[in-house]
Amino acid sequence: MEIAPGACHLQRYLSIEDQRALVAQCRALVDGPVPAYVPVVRGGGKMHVRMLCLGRHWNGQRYTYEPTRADYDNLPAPPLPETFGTLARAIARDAGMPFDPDLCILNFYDADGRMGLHQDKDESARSLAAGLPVVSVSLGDTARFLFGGLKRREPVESRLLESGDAFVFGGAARLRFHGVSRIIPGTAPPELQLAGRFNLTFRQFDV
Ligand SMILES: O=C(O)CCC(=O)C(=O)O
Repeated sequence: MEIAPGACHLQRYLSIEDQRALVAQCRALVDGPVPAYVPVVRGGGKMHVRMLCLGRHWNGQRYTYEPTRADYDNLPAPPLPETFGTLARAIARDAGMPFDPDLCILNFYDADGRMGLHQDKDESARSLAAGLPVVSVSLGDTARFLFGGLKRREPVESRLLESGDAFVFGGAARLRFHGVSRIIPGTAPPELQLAGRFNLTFRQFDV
């Protein structure tokens, strides 16, 4: 389960019933009153996911967290659902890490979805220094997840994140580069009736 100091891959963490319930919540959120959108990041590049931030909004132009979506439609970020927070706390506990998340970035990847290698470092300096983890939950199609080192040029390991898997990186692994090189279409459990992949990454902005 621990694949490197501070990094745990919890395979098949969620039952299929739990996955179905989460997928239903994710669907309602991304098509809800504050819908998911395709962020345009600093420099003008469009991301290859549909994103919805819960609890706090990540502004892809400024690389900061804000209460409202100033880089898109000025709507307030919807709250983090209590059930989501409970799940993320349980995963972190099982990985042996303290965690009280207040935000989640919910991404939807279609068959062409991907995310370049990056570090998650827009949380507060105190949160990063404490090594409070990023907790990730995967639902739907399998993703080829890239997990690198603390510098971009370091070697990158590739792992398959399948539906129901959790992945946690905190402590010494908190600032490791990571990304998604591809989605493997048609691999979602049929019970989910989902073409594509939802990924939820939970973070705690401050200590
Ligand atoms: O989709 C994933 O598994 C990774 C998502 C990610 O890297 C992020 O939200 O920062």
